[in-house]
Amino acid sequence: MTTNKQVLNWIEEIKSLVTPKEVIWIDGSEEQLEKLRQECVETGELIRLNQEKLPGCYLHRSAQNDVARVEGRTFICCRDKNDAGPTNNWEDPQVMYARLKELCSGVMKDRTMYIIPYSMGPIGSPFSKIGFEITDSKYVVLNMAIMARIGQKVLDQLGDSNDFVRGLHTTGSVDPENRYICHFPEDNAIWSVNSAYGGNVLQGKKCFALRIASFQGRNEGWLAEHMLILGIRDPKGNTRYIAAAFPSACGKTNLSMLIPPKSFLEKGYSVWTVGDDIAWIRKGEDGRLWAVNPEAGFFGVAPGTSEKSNPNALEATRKNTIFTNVVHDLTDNTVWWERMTKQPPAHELRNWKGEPWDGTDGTPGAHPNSRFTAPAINCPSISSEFNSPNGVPLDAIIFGGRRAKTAPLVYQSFDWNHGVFVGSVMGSETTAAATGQVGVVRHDPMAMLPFCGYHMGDYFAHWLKMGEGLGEKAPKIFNVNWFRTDDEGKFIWPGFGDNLRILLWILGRCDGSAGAVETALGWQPSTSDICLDGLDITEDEMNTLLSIDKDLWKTEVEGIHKFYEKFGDRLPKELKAQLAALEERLGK
Ligand code: OXD
Ligand code: MN
Repeated sequence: MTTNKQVLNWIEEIKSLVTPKEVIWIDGSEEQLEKLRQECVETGELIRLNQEKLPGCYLHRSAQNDVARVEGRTFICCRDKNDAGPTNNWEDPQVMYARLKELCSGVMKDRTMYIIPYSMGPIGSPFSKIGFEITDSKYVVLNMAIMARIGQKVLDQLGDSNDFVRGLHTTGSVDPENRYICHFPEDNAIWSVNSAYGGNVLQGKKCFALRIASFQGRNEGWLAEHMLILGIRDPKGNTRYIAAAFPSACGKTNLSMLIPPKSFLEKGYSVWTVGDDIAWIRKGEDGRLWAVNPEAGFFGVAPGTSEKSNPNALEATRKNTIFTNVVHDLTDNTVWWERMTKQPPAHELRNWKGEPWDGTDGTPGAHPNSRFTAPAINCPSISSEFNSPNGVPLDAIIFGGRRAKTAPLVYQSFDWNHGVFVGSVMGSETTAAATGQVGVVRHDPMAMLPFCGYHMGDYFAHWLKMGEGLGEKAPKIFNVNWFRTDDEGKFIWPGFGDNLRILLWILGRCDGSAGAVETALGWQPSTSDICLDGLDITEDEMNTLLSIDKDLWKTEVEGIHKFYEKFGDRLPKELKAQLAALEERLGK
């Protein structure tokens, strides 16, 4: 399939390590993929679902100890420990290679080794990058075929170039004690061992498109970010684009597929999805920042996705989709998950572990981090620019987290550097997307804490640098929090489609048409600056949503000081100055 010597030499090296029973190149043809699906159905790795209701759809159950990203076992292996920084696990590359080689030695002797050539980004786009994933998992091949552009056309694009990521994955024995997700940014290499969970092993996603790509972006002058990209078309037919970073399972997929409230639809607004998880951002020839979604599919959290919360995502999963760890409805041979409907269907059901389940014993039927892997082109709101090689120009960048009290509904940073500060101090409550405690607040700068492939202090410096020379063309930077709660712990802001009201204020700030008042945090709307037509929310509730509790913020600032201390002298002085200025504005 290729005569590229560097590719072939590397594959020989891996082959002699893992000693596979057989080697198969993935050419990307439907015929080959269909054969693999068939084999998976035969072994039970996939369950073929009702082909009338869910054509091309399958259910997969992972090992029960392998259901989320494992941040504690994810490593950045660069030569100098200081370059990985205080927020990453580090190991010396030689030590890690030796350990991994031992784990991988002969690991495929009874298995087939698949070679997947893939492109992150539209093939041939100046944004795009090529990788290979060698894997012994058909499930990985079939997921990668949805999540990335794969096959012969990628090899043709690569030609004889040496510019590709070398990835090895083995499901191994799924031993959690010997599970490793390792990145070697200086070698363009990724090794995932003893896992088969998407975020750990669909290497194009977090491993390449964020950890390795963030490192490449720093060296080459671009950004790889944990961001959705959406376009908002106004009634005059102009579309403007926003990228937004939220930590995992905080609603990026929902926001990217937002359906406007009725009154806005009637006025002629529409929202278009470019991406739901990752954005690669470069400076264009026109001096603006342009963004591409490097992925080709959605690896979305299933629970909570419903006709009400996200009909576009639900529709995207109605064909050619792989469901992982959701409820199997045996009566219909379809799938279900929590909050898809109020009650589970009164059918014969199996929970994510495959056990009989009827929803009455208090346990969830679907795993809280159960997923759908759906082709982006299935999504009714997919943007006409989704495949555009030049991406889309950004008017605004949004940072946001899940905060019960501290962060107001929305505020605008004073300028780019202040915006970088706002992103760098983001905090959010943890979710089920990674193993560990759920619901504790942690600092998660730019939602990149688990995904930045180098020292985060240097990452902040790179963000500051990206803003240089943009002038008036710089996207404006905002912070949002949809998750503020009242004294009873209930969300005050309705969220979902109504988030458009906030996005329109944001775009209004970008073109100078929306009003704002200056506060200690930045520019904030008054209630009257946000269009609340048709929304059942009181003035008092709006005031609570927009309020800043200075005492809470003073405690927040103490936490930021502690967090910043970690970065030592790699923390850019601009950010220290921003923190001092915030303290000043909050009053001593
Ligand atoms: C994801 C994640 O899967 O962020 O997108 O965990
Ligand atoms: Mn994500």
